[in-house]
Amino acid sequence: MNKTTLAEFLTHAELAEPALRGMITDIAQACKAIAVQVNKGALLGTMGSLEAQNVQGETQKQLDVISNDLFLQMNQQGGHYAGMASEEMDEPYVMAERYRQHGRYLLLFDPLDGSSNVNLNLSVGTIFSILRCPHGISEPLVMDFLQPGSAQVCAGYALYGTSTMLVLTTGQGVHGFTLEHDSGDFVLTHASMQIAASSNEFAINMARQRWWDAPVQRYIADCQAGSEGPLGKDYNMRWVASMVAEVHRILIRGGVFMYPVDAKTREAGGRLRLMYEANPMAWLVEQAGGLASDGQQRILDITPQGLHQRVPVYLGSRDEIQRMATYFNA
Ligand code: FBP
Repeated sequence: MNKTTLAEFLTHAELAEPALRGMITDIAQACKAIAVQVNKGALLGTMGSLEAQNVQGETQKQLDVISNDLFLQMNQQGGHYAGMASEEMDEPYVMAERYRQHGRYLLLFDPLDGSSNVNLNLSVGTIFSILRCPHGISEPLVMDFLQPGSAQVCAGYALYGTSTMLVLTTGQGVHGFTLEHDSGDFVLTHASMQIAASSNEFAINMARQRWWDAPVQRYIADCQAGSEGPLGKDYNMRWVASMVAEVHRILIRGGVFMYPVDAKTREAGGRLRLMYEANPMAWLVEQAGGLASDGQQRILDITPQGLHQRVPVYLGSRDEIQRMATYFNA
């Protein structure tokens, strides 16, 4: 097989920002280091939870913190970033002067998405998003990070599953790379990923059904009615409880992923976080021909109000997301 490594791909790619070469290379290294920690599982005795809670009020897993520290350390050394923000930290990370003085970008990330699965040996991942740092800012404040998803210069995730993969976009389509353990290289295995416009597979946490709003109730009921119902086709369901794994499945074989706001999450605004979950995934999905909405508008057009803001998420195959919009507008 004629293989293209990530390094070769980045050398030949037309990147809007030349610095992306170094930033993506550092992110790949950090994800490889996290993959080692995750793959070793119970061997390292790091499968448990900590007493501590993160800003979301979630009990932190040991691996949440280990992954967070690895991602911070390994990405600050390149000197590309003026600031970083993570799901595991209340405030933006204050970087040492020597690392941020020439930083022109901001890195946002979820170091270990789906971490409730980590001690179950199910797929987990790392999600990342890169923004430009506003001009002249060397000590970015929260407000400097609050840019719409449409301002991202790079977005992606690493998936620690049956194989370790890195999937990313810089605005030139979505490309997937598989880690070749012998060489330590990420090799291009999924070039120009495209999401099928039509699909019959949905992913939603059905256990929350009683708290859903009417449009979601109706859409899921119509999917369940199958070929005898108004949609005239049978639907299948999946739920991995790991957004990275759900989005990866959709990039491979289509479908929709939904995490609606419901009666239990209305006050919080939803379950998933805009800045380092919804925005990067929305850009990947759109770059692969799908759609991503919060039920009312395109996720990438949302003006962020907070670093850890939560939003409803509906993303995936174009025809299904457009159909869902008609339920919301009915
Ligand atoms: P974190 O693991 O990063 O907190 O992410 C949230 C998440 O695990 C998503 O990956 C997943 O889609 C969802 O929560 C699962 O929710 P639930 O626990 O309701 O199944």
